[in-house]
Amino acid sequence: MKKIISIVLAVMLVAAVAAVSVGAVSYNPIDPDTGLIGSYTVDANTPYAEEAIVACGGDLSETMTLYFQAPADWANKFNTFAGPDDSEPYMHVCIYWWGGIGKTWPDGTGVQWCGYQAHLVDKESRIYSARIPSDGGTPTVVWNNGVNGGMDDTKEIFNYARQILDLNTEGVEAGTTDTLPEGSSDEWTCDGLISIIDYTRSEPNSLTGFDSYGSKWYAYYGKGCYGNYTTDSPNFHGRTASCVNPDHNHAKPGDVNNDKSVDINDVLCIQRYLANLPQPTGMSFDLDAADVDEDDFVSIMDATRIQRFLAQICNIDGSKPYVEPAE
Ligand SMILES: [Ca+2]
Ligand SMILES: [Ca+2]
Repeated sequence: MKKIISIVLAVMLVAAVAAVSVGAVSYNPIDPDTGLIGSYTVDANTPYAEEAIVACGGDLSETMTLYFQAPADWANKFNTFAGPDDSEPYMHVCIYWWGGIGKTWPDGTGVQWCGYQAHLVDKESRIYSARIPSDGGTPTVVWNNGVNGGMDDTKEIFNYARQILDLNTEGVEAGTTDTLPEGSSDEWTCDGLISIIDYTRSEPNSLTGFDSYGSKWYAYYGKGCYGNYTTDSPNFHGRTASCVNPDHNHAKPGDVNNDKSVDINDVLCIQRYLANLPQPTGMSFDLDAADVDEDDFVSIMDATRIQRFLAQICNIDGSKPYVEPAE
């Protein structure tokens, strides 16, 4: 049943992308704030990266998915508005590239700064995703906050444009300063990786004088979690255990009631949750921490995992042999 739902959703998604892309081709590249032709500040009509690729004749099967964590101070009145489903206003982030599919629209217009919209995938951690062509023609991209500040420093908007330094997505070497996470198999793809700003690396933007920062690749695990090891690495120990996102204070796996200890009370909390019973007074219930085996469902298997861990049969991530956890 689950698989059928996935297929239906996939078909709906493709249909939605196709429907939107027809209208998106003729978006207006003139920025209403700066009046500049050939550049614009993000608004609801700005195409998403996937729409641009499809509209320009590209194939979504030849793309890689990149993630980016936008700093909180990138948000401002120019890029914060409700999403397509009239959700709460949030910061809209864009990705720009000037080579390969999407660099030129079917009407001959070159890609305009600030590029294309990215999808907000985790609001709490301000994580965005976008697909970019993986056909070898798009070696570098630039994440930005969707604000075209223009060149006139007397205009208010001038002060709000932010971007990172050019981001290399091809020929990235594992373990060098360009840093692919350990476990990455192929230096020619950054599929599934996230860029986290590295504030130790900056250069002033030649047009505005504002600092642009470098970034570092990490593996993205979903739900705001990222870390130094891909899920294929033997050093990956599950989404929450391997997460290094400082903005993300998950309870540790198995600590369902978030009291800093994994014990029989955590098993009890899962059992009560599954039986639709209220949690014992004063006990919280952390849904993420309760999904110990990280299959996106809280089930009796998660309670069993904790019991096996407490019996020292396996580690909390299911691996063997059991190793006494470090405090
Ligand atoms: Ca606990
Ligand atoms: Ca589970």
